[in-house]
Amino acid sequence: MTSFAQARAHAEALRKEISAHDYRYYVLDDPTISDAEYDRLFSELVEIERLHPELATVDSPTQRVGSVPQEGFATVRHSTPMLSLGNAFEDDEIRAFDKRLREALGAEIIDYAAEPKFDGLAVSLVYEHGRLQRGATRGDGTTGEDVTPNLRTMRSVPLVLSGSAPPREIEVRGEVLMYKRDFQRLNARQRDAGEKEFANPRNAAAGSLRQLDPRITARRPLRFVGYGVAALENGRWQNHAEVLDWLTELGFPVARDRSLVAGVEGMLEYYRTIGARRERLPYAIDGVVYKVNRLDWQRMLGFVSRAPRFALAHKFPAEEALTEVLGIDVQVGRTGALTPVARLKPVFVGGAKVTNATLHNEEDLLRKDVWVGDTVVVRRAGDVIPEVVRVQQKGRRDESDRFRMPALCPVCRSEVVRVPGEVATRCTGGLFCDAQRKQSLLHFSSRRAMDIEGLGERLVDQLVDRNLVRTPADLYRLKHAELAGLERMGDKSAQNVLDNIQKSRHPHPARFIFALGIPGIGEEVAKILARHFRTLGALETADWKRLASEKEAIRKDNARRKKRGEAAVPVPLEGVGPELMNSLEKFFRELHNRDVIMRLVDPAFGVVLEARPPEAGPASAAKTFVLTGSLPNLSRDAAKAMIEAWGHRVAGSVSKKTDYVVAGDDAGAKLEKARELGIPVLDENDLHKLLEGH
Ligand code: D41
Repeated sequence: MTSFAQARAHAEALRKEISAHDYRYYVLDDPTISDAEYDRLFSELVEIERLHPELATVDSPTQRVGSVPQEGFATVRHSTPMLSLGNAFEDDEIRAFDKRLREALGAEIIDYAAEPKFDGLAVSLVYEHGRLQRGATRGDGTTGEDVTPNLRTMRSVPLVLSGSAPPREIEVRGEVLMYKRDFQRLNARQRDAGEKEFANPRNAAAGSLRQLDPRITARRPLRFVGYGVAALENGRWQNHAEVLDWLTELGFPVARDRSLVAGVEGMLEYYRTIGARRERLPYAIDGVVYKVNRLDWQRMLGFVSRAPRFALAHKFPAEEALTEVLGIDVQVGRTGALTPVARLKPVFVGGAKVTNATLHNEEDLLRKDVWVGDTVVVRRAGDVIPEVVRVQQKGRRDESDRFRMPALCPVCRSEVVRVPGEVATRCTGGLFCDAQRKQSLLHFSSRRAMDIEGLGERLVDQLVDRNLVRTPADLYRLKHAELAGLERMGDKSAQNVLDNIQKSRHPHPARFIFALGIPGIGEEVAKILARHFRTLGALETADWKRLASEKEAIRKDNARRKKRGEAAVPVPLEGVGPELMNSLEKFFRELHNRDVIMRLVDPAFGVVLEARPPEAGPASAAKTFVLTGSLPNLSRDAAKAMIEAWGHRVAGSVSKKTDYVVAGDDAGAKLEKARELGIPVLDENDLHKLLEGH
């Protein structure tokens, strides 16, 4: 009979030993014991904790089996946005990137940290006092899903940081992925169990990480690889390579195949070397990533919208394969565009089975001269839609194999038209056309628009086909009984969908405008519109012709001012060109669009858009900054881009409406004015802290 104290000491020792083996296996890639020996240690610990449940700490490796299933994932806001990566395919684009950076930095040659670009999912891991507190998916970069219980099951994710002095708080970012051989084993297991197989390691990783039951995730061979740290404190590290080394000290795996390279020649050589090894690497990659190694230079370069200027993904060319065209169908999109789509004899391209490929439009199809029965080259790159590149070998080519654009919409039988000057052929049915209805509903509910989870293709198909929903406004009038009567819809999932619809009732105005699906109006333009028009009514009744001529007048006036050496005045609706204004005018002129909007914002049923006082701006959290003097690291443009990337504004002069003045060396009159008006003055460090929220 062992005493409790002995048991505790033994459990403690086992935990340490198991963690050390995890480290050797995942971080050093150099295990020193067999799987069987590892399993024995593990069972021993499980047994002690079974006899003494009070010894089972939350950080024990035994807890990696997964906790209880969840109802859904909570959304989390990232403390600093998870940025995206600019990408390039051609050597010349890499040369241009390096040249641009050398010029901006005034540097002869730049050292880059080069890493493989893992084809996984980006996640963020937050540690406080050395313990894993929260893990989330990247999501749209600003908010992601809380998948902490799932990440805790992964042996390559440290539950407790190691190293001599772990930081009090750290947010590590990296990719979750599945090794190729683990993926094959998993698929074999799925096959044997009669379960669905995954198309490729990326899909397997994504599906496994987004399980509501962490016990399922625990049985999936996922790995984490770190690539960076959010909001690094200034000064402690000089370069990216050091940060990655530090991550390994803390217990995180990082890319073993990383390298420091000098200038363009170094980058291209790295790209070729990794490219040549690609097939033999144990993990799937879709390119390499270059990052300026010096952190002070990274800070100086700043951001362009959502991507850092200091990094670039160099992607491998899209993969191609040969297959036969079995038929050519026509699909109808959200804006009524008719797209010819080749139905293909199934073929594997870039790790995924492809059965359909787009032919873009009639003109493209005629140019490529694709007939049914031809053997064609299909191309697929990452997540983009596969496309037919060209005909490799003609088939028999009877007249019946030739494609003809139908004269009537295949879905609603309305007439189709070719708008002069446009390549697209369009159905004239508008929202009378079920295909357009479905697409516009899917767009409305999509993540970047109203973000209604659970309202996917299968459900939308049924809702439209059964005439339960005709426009987005109908979503807010759906009844539980109507939903619960559909295929694959129990009471509970019907309630979930209804709850998610309810949750979408207070959108940010920009999201709402984007969700309307006005042709040409993407997220960025929707933001500009939301900022300019304080109410939906003002947007709906805008006089676009007058706005366009006002804009033109201000432009001309600015040109005159420039000649005279005066400062330009801001142009309203900058970024909304004449074509978009046309599209807006057409959209809001349509009575049925106005009717849908009226029903959408019906206070009893629909969406509630907060009325905003003029000075609060579109997002009340959006602040106005004024820059003055020269900052130690950030150029003026970089500081401006960074502030705007966080959703704030930069103004040219100080007034009562200014929230903050950012002052560097040799700040002059603006700083004085700020002091006069009692406006808070920040230095560069304060600015980082303020934006990053601590
Ligand atoms: O391996 C990757 N997929 C990878 C992704 C990588 N090696 N480095 C990355 N670095 C960044 C920045 C420079 C923005 C911190 C990334 C990503 N981002 C990234 N992954 C998904 C979106 C962005």
